[in-house]
Amino acid sequence: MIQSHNEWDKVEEIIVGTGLYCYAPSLDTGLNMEFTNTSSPDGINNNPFYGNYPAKILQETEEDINKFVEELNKLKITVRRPEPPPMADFATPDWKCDRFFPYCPRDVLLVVGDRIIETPGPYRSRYFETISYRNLLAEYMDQGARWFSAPKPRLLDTIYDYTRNANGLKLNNDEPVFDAANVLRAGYDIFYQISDTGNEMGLKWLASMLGSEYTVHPISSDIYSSVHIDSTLCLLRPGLILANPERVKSLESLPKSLQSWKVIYAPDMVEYSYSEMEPISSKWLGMNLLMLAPDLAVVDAHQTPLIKLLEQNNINVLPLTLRHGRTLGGGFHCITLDVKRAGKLEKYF
Ligand code: DAV
Repeated sequence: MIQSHNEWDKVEEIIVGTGLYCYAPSLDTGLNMEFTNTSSPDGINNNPFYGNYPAKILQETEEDINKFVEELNKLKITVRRPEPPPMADFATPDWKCDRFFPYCPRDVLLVVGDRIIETPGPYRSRYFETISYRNLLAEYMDQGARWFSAPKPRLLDTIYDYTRNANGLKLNNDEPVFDAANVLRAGYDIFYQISDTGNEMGLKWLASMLGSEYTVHPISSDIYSSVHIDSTLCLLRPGLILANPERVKSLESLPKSLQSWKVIYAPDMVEYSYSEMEPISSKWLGMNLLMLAPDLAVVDAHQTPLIKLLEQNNINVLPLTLRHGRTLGGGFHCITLDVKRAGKLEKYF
């Protein structure tokens, strides 16, 4: 039975994505706008690449992921994997698109307690990505999980704003739209990043479906307006947050409840060479870590200053690599979905 209430309790079962089907879509208006049409201070891709990734990237990513899975197995964590996606273009009544790839289950599925929610993501190319998890979702439902799918967004051209709307965002507010990776869980309190991949209506929908038992707190786009939350804030254990020093400039900018926790700032990230292709994530992907227990983190092995900081805070580190993480847009938090963690639903604030 699936059950996961927060970002830190001991992991018992986890889905790990795959790099085998990586493909860069060319027809996705939202994705093109996010990654190609404005030069980004974060150093993310403004030099588009379309189509199949070089075989070397796929192979090396598979090697890195296999190593990670081996380590999870040694810890007696059950690992589940996505199925191959249909290798086909697709359409809705409104548009046609080519596909993305099931490397980051974190973006498309959200686990809150015994619920597993298919989120209404902003990118057309990812519209049917949960197909790779269909059999798993059915199995989890059989075991007692509550399986939901958010209202499918239409993702018309008008949802995207190249010039940025009044809130400074490239995503309008016509319908609920968000990626699951815009969300962090801490028991009854859920934190939701307002950004180009998560709008206000998405937050409202999530709050309405979770019900009055839960509080969904917005994280202001003043902190970070581009994509997901998980290279900006990590909830390491009750009372301890790792924050991105370039984005979290003052503690007052955090939601009130988080201000009561101790915040440690990540040191600058160690940059390392990646493939000749431009990355679609910033150097801060180095802090996209995965807590396997309140005292155990999986961290990019290049990030030695960060590893030291975590160790000083009594967190042991399993250092591993994803050589093409920045190119493919996902670190260890992105490429996983912790469906089962020990521990129960608690109030931390
Ligand atoms: O900093 O480029 C990466 C987030 C991936 N989930 C960044 C955001």
